[in-house]
Amino acid sequence: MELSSFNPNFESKVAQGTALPQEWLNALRSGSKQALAKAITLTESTKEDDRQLARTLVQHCERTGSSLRIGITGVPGVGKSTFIDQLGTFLIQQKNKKVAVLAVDPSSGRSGGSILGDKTRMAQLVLNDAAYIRPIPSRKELGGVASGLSEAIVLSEEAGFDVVFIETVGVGQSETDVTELVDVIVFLLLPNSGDDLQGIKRGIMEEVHIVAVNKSEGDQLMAAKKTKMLLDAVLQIMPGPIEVELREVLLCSAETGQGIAELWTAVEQLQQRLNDSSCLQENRKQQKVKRFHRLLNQMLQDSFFQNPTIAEHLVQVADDVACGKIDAYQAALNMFQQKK
Ligand SMILES: Nc1nc2c(ncn2[C@@H]2O[C@H](COP(=O)(O)OP(=O)(O)OP(=O)(O)O)[C@@H](O)[C@H]2O)c(=O)[nH]1
Ligand SMILES: [Mg+2]
Repeated sequence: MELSSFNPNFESKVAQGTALPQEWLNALRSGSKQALAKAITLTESTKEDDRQLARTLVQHCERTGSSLRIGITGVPGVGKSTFIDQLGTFLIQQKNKKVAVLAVDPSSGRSGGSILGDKTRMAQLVLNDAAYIRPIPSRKELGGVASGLSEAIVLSEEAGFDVVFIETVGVGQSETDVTELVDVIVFLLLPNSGDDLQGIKRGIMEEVHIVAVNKSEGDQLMAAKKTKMLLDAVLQIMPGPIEVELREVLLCSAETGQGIAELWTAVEQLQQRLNDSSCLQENRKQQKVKRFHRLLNQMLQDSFFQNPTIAEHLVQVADDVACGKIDAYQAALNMFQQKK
């Protein structure tokens, strides 16, 4: 699996900001990881010119949708990064795949931090030519983490990565956003989580395709088996995504690699079913429509709050609402109509 090297001519053009979109696309299509890294950086730039170029690239990508997009979720410390490291390495070595990992980075704004953490947890992949690992900031602006991820997925596909993993932070909005970007969601649990199954968010379970108890090795194995039994029962009454039949709970150990090949078999079987029933394509269509609505919402909000008249009066009106001078509904309506 040869990966092209970064063309020095292109590199200097990128540095000077003179590389043309076609040159960017050629570099991506040659499989250059450096070009991919720089293209993703463009999507994160605060400069409008960079973002415009990034959007042009994304719009002209020709391999969009060519990868299997897999979300890995679960509480902090359950072993998501270690699991991706094992499964990714298995896919490269046994299935001749190229693997991209986009890790949602909750420490955006801070440098270092979990970026380093994730890379050290993916010690095998980080050294592998056929893998690319990239933290994606969980930003609030620019359409949130979903926008950044969605562009990074498309660019990774253009660079020839045929499996894209998305590691979530396991909590909050970014987890929900991720469900709108991936084809398959794998949910990892700890061996002793049987007792607090109540605590597992119903919302996310309804989106999950494959459930696995990680760290199922050594003296944890008994607890893992018990959790599996409980989960098997729970999942019978908790509906999953419409296209999935009964979800079986798998046992694995990201550390020893046990159960990883079996888990991939389950993913392949699922992928086959999703393809045969056109669910995969249908799901992606719906995801695009959701994204369109979300972006439109965001743009409407931004244009409203950036309006100078609104900005000028907002604090005063909020004060008036607080001390009962005006009712909240009427105040909102007044402001809204003033905008128009
Ligand atoms: N015993 C055992 N330890 C594991 C296994 N998988 C991961 N670990 C360990 O669990 C700890 C957390 O693993 P990570 O892969 O960083 O977990 P994570 O879910 O990515 O964590 P966050 O990114 O912080 O949410 C590390 O010390 C791993 O070495 C496993 O299968 N068995
Ligand atoms: Mg991690």
